[in-house]
Amino acid sequence: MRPILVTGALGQIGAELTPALRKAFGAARVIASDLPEAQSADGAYERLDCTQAEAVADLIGRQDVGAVYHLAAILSAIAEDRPQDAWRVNMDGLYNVLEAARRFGCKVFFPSSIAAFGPSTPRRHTPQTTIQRPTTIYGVTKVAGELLCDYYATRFGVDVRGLRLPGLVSWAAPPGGGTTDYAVEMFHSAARRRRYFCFLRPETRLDMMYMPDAIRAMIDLMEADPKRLRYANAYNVTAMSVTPREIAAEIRRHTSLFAVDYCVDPKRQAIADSWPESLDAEAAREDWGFSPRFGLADMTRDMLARLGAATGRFDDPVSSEAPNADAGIG
Ligand code: NAD
Ligand code: AKB
Repeated sequence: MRPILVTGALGQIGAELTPALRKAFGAARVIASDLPEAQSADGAYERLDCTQAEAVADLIGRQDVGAVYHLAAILSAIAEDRPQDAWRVNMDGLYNVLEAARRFGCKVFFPSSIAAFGPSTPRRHTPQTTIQRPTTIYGVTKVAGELLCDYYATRFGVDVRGLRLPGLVSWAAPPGGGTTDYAVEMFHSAARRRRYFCFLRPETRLDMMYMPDAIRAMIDLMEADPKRLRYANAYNVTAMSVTPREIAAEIRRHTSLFAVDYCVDPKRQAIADSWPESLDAEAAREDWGFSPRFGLADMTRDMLARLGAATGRFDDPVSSEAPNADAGIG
């Protein structure tokens, strides 16, 4: 088996995907890469800026890479502040990876997003194939990315596969500047017995998934029989459709004094309001057996247990540090 390259490997997804790939395929077969000079405790690491075409081609050619999980990107909230950078990293980076994949014959995983939809898309049970007119630069790069992947598949035969991922909740690495980051931050605040100031309105409903399900979905899709894949580079996937108020209520079942205040950030609220409330993931189930294991209750239990183990704060569920005023606002 030829080596696997993970770009953007130090981010929220890469921090868990890289070890999962090493466990599945062998540590020696997985090369992690990202912008900083860094070291990887359990395998190879190379510094790589995906906007540098020659550096991307050099690494893929020199290491005889057979598959790239291309995670390097700028996420939705930061992208709205730096649209020119977002276009450069998200589009030039993807183009450079696809070009190298064409030259050296490798498979590519492309993470699209619920952001590939927009206000004119049906918001509930958003179909696999529907209107895609996003109003954020991040969403524009995701739709353009899906189309570019399609082009490389049909024109050059590059095997590109991808998922339209919802907001991902995880404990191992912090989220990188997206609109769904609130969900992760809420768990961290609860584990530290801190009040959380949520930047979205309490009733903002969005799709979410727990990271172990997302990692399994990425690897399963890349390993799936290509003949069964009708929508290779952009499958809708989701595990739950939830609001900040519902997540807070579930957390409160474990730590009753957890409190949330809502301080709405108009920029991120507008982004969230332009995204679907719930995706239809039937095509992913039919074509390659997508089946998430974690719903809101299981995810909450696991997140709090893992963060509690890290902070040592969940031995006593009612800590004296816990805020008590306004508990239940969320
Ligand atoms: P992240 O922001 O946590 O990590 C992205 C990584 O890319 C960072 O480590 C950053 O250093 C790196 N990077 C940025 N510019 C780079 C460049 N020029 N060259 C190389 N590396 C660069 O993001 P993530 O949450 O891990 O997301 C990974 C991918 O999944 C992205 O394409 C994102 O759009 C997509 N996605 C993520 C989510 C989510 O909820 N996390 C949901 C949908 C889609
Ligand atoms: C973001 O909020 O930008 C990401 C995403 C859903 O693509 N988490």
